[in-house]
Amino acid sequence: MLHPNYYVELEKYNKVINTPNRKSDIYNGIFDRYVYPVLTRRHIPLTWKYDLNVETNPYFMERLGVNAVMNSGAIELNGKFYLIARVEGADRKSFFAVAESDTGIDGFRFWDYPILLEDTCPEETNVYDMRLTKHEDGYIYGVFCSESKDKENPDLSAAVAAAGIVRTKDLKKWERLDNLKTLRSPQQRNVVLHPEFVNGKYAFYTRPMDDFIDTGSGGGIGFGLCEDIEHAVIDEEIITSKRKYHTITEAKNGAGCVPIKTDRGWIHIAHGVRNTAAGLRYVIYAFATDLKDPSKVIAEPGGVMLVPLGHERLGDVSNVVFTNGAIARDNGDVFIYYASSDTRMHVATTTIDRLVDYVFNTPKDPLRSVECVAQRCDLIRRNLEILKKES
Ligand code: BGC
Ligand code: BMA
Repeated sequence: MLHPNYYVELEKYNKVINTPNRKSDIYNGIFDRYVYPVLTRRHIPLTWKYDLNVETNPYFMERLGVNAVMNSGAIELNGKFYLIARVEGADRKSFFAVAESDTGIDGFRFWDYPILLEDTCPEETNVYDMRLTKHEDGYIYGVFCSESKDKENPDLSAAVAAAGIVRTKDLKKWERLDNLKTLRSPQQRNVVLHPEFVNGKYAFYTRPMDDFIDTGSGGGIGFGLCEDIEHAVIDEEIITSKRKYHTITEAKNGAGCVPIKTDRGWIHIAHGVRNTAAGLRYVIYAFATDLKDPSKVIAEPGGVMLVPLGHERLGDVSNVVFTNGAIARDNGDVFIYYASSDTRMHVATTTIDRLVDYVFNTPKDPLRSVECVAQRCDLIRRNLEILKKES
């Protein structure tokens, strides 16, 4: 016999999973937002939280609570949509779990068990933010942040971030490889594996940083090559998308989803961070790099692409949107998965054609107010002429 509250909670869970999603009426022509998040802590199966044995859990109490579901890698396999979510337990430790959907916008359901990684790093305390790359070598790679206590620093909060690497063919069996070593950067977060070989080598987007939180001298999103993916070592990192003063990337920026290949170039959807009196503000921006040299930025629309709006602005780490997964389908549809405020996952949908138009035809940031106003006045002048002709 099960506790009566089990049935009450199960009904709520089923309602969340079975609620169809729909587009919101917020318009920008670039992408569509959706009314409901696609994954939240309410999507967590009851079996992950409660002990269903009425003798050992007479009050039907959560024994292992889940705090949030956020920053998810994404991949399409055999026509299904998969998110490899960052699930954060009540104990603040994150782990990865696969959620599957037929539509990509709703009905995401976690598999029975989260992913139990091979325990190869005794120092590792926390793992998060996996990017999934379908590589041309035939494997699916997951690159994530592996965080450990900085033993050399007496500060209790001092930590070290490195890039962990796993690979799989089916999202079920995962093989853990050596963590990425970057010879010139002491710390790494937001590392993404490029889907194709570059000059016959594995290519990574990195994020060189001097410190756990501060990028310090790290000038932006890095790019480096390595020979051996099983023992990945990168020597030189060159900077692709740069941090810039008084822009959305001033404090830091980092690669987001795996770059999307288009006729015009690789499209990158990344995050930019600025510091404010209310803490760090994370937003999403895009840029394109050269098809032959994916480190070379060839288009850089000014400003943000996606910001936290309305209820997205509130959560455990408020005023944050973060993406580490997108799915570009063969038919040209693109699903961008993003988390809001380190609390829940959303989807925004667009197409390759729209993304290309956005990235290549949005004016650049002129970097100074006076030039920004001139840029806008020019647009207004042309528009007023059009409206005059129309009337
Ligand atoms: C948290 C991450 C965060 C990072 C830097 C980690 O301990 O788990 O969510 O991005 O610190 O602030
Ligand atoms: C980090 C990221 C994310 C997180 C963000 C905001 O630097 O790696 O894990 O979403 O900060 O807290």
